[in-house]
Amino acid sequence: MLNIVLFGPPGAGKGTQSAILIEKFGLIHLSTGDMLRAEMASGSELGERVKNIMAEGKLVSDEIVIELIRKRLDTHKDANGFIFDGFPRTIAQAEALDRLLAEKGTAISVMISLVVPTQELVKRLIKRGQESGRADDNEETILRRIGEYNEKTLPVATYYQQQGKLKEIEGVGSIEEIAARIQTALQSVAGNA
Ligand code: B4P
Repeated sequence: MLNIVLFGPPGAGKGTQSAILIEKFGLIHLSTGDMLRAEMASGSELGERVKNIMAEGKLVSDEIVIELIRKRLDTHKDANGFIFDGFPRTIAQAEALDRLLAEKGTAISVMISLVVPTQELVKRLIKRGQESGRADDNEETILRRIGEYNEKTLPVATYYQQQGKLKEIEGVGSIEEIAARIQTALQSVAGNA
């Protein structure tokens, strides 16, 4: 199986690049951000619980997102592999993911980390906010999300680096250029037949 963690700060292009990778490798896309937004849109009790946390740009609790991922892994038992987009975002989530995959006899193959300067992130997300009206894409919340990333999420890269799985990719350029850089990095990954 090819199991990819697509990593990077808010606005780094994770969702954008996931869409390209899914098509190329036939992987299942698991985006915790998309799952949480779907819960909010459906008006579920879980959606109500996370609404204000997300609008403030804070991380949702580990228990909630780990449970969402566990359910999806069980649903897709015959998958060729997975792209984890926006997950794991804390060390506790990374450890839980390792355990869940080990129970299935598999593991993370590689972490692709998109590196983008803060100024560029803010610019992209403000633009998306104007176009999509996403509640957390306003300047104040964007800066909070980047702060949460630096404090709680960045250590996750070190976690995978210690396992020899981290590949850093320059995330500035055209979407196609970045996709090509990712594909070059994936060529050296075991399981990428
Ligand atoms: P996410 O949905 O994961 O949102 P994100 O970090 O903003 O990244 P996204 O994937 O949307 O942006 P992308 O880089 O693709 O998380 C939202 C919230 O959900 C979090 O703040 C948190 O509250 C909660 N949450 C989610 N997962 C969680 C977890 N595991 N634990 C706890 N809480 C969790 O794209 C950004 C923009 O850039 C797009 O408009 C795109 O078109 C543009 N773009 C992409 N590539 C570009 C390029 N090369 N050049 C120019 N623009 C580009």
